[in-house]
Amino acid sequence: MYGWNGKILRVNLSTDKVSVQEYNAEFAKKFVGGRGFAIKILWDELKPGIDPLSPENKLIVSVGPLTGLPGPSLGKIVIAAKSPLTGGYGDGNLGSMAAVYLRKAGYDAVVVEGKAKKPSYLYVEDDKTYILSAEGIWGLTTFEAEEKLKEIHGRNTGVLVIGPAGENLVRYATVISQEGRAGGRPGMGAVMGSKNLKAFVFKGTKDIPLADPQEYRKLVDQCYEEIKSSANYEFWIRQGTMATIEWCQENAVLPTYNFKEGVFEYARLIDGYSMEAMKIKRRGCPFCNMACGNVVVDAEKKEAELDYENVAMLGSNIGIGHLGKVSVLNRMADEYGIDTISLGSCIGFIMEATEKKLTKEGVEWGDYKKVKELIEDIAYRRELGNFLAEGTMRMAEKIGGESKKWAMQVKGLEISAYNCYSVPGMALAFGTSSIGAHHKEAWVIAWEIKTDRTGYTKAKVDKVLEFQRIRGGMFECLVSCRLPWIELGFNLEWYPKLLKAASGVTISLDEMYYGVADRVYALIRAFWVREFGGKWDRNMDYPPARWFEEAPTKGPYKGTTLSRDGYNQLLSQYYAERGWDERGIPRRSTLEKLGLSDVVVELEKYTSLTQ
Ligand code: PTT
Ligand code: SF4
Repeated sequence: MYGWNGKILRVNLSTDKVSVQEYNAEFAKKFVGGRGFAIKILWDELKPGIDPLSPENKLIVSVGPLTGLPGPSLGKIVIAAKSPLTGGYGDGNLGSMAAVYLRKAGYDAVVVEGKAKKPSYLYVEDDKTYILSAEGIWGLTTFEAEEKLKEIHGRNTGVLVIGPAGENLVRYATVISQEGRAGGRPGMGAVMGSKNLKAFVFKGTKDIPLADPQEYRKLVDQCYEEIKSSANYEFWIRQGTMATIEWCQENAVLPTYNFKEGVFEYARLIDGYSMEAMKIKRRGCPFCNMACGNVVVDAEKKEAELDYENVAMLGSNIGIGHLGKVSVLNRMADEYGIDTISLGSCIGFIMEATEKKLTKEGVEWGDYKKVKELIEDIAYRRELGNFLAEGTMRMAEKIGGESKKWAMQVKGLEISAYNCYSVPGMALAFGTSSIGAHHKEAWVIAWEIKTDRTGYTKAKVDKVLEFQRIRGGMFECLVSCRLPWIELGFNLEWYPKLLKAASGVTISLDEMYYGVADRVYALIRAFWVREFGGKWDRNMDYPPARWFEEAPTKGPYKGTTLSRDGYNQLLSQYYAERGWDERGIPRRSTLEKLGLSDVVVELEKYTSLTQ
């Protein structure tokens, strides 16, 4: 089979058993790779109701049919499991040589279950797999551990690693690679930690055969050329995602003081232009010719890699208007392996609780010194840090009262850095994102602000669906970076062409969207419903009450809030378009149409399905 290795590596850390599972072309075409493979395996194999931090959870890393091949931004890998933060499906996506070497070792995915008796790491070198002792590596930061593993196994390896936060089961611990690529926001790092698994190290030397090598090379040259000749290329290379700070401030959607405001008085001090003044180099993912990792020297004279989300959540959202200091916090999060979005949200939440005098021990807005201590305490689950390590949903449950209204999360996952009190389409995107409130699937906000900012129109529902199909569906299953398309207008038609030349298989864009992507979304939703059973209802798809009840006091949209009726209407339209019922559960007919009849039988054990 061209395009896919057709092999999944299976590792049981409790029994040390390693095996290889083969799969067929039908599975490959139906689920493509990445997120598609991950949810199919989790749905089929995970016992509902298990503790995500128990040995029974399964951790999956998976790539796609184009991974490992030279080509525009194809060096990404998905990491997925049942999430300890949300209790539902969780995944993340990071750029790493681990993606390339996994594919070159001859596998498309690794499924890890059980729990190692002692701290361990997995080393895969072509056909050989070893579960090795992590003695001397456990306890190290992600940067130190990756360096040590490369000293042991050589520079031509790809490493995915956790830091102290993953080891100590911080619910939003993430996985890091190459000192600045991060993935797995909903606690994928904690799942690794719960298995005593410090790292994956992949080394692969096999060629990836191509169905039509000449055509593939020709297409790739044209793709790189199209990217480089984009009008926005030069600016992108200068600022990357950091330009979003300027844009969010201008449009009053920059999360500020725990999402109370949409503009920050010191935005200019943390924006893309300030970053340019500190920048020393660029880093990127494998095979990318638009590398966007902005490496700066931070306030402690160390290197840190900056992205928009990190700076907004550890800057404006917690009241810190100094980019050198924000960079230190960002680097600490990477070293400890903590998701910056959830981290900034948890810190913002405790700062607001302090302001409202709801906690004995608190932190004031912008208190950089205290925040530094707190991040370390979160990673090691010490004192107040132990409380923050649980995430805002659980923190609000403990604090009680009205605090749930300003715990800025959906389904337990903290909202990424867009304040949506006056952009209902983006609020819907957060509400319906399949892992909790993440912008990765439907970043409709730019289109929405340009067209009709505050309206509740069907066009917004359609845009959310369109983007979810492209971003959450196609890109997450192909496992390719979406930024060439978003930022530089790279034509989506290239992907079926590349796929055909690489694999000989034709999957049209329509089939990707209405077949693969819709199937994957329905299956992810079925996973959530099975986990939550009778507790599942449409409230799970609602953003926090703050956006409906409490208007910002500054900026051009001060005094504006979302309308509950309007949001409800958007949500009902969204469900109808997806073929889901009013509770947000896929209808029997929808599942059958998507080739998921087996899901009907299983799901009916947990809830009644609507025809
Ligand atoms: C992603 C999320 C993002 S999305 C950012 S910045 W962004 C934050 N980055 C973090 C970080 O850094 N360190 C850290 N400790 N925590 C972090 N949490 C946040 O995690 C990243 C790029 C970016 S930069 C984005 S938008 C795009 N994301 C893609 C995606 O999700 N899928 C895809 N097919 N292509 C994408 N391309 C872009 O990749 P999560 P990366 Mg990340 C330091 O995974 O869990 O979804 O969290 O992958 O290699 O770091 O590239 O303004
Ligand atoms: Fe990685 Fe940025 Fe290139 Fe995407 S655009 S592949 S995130 S370096």
